[in-house]
Amino acid sequence: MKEIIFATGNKGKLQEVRNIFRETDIKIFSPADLGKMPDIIEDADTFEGNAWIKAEKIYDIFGKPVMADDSGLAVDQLDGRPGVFSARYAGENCTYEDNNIKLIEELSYLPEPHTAKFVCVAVFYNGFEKHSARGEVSGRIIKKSKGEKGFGYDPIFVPDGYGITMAEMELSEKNSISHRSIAFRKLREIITGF
Ligand code: ITT
Repeated sequence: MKEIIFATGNKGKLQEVRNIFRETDIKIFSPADLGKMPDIIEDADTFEGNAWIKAEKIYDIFGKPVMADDSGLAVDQLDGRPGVFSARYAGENCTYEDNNIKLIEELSYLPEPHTAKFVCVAVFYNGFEKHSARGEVSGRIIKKSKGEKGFGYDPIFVPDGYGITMAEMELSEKNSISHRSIAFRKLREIITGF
């Protein structure tokens, strides 16, 4: 069984990515499984740049093959914001709910529909090979949170072609369409051929 560290401190992401690799011969560890996720300053201005910052930092610490992702929500009426600031949109140490409230308030002054997309760039690094893959899913932001599953902006995001939010979906359903699953399935194919 091969081992890859997924450089994240986000339990929702970890669960999704473990699910995507469950039928491979790869076991996914998190930095927390091996000690602790260090604080990493994600100060690049692109998703790809931030994903490489996380992957290289965790590779330097553990010296094992690493995957990382950076992801977020880009709202058309806000010129792509919150974008790379998605995790801390309402300020440092804010909750997911704080971010959702801030976004709904900002959009309340603008006409519907509030079209948006989730973006994920996933990367792999083992000291000599570097791979990256991108995934996107389009949808719209709604005014009121719905659903308890998922994380982040899932309760206010309705994917195109659906009448429910991503937080109302089972994990398997989210993983069949999400930005993260598109990016990590591409990466899985590059790494494992499957
Ligand atoms: P790590 O950096 O430790 O991986 P993080 O939560 O800080 O965890 P990001 O820097 O990639 O992750 O920030 C992504 C933010 O974008 C995340 O905190 C959510 O607010 C949002 N986001 C990303 N993917 C999402 C998803 O599938 N569903 C809902 N919100 C998502």
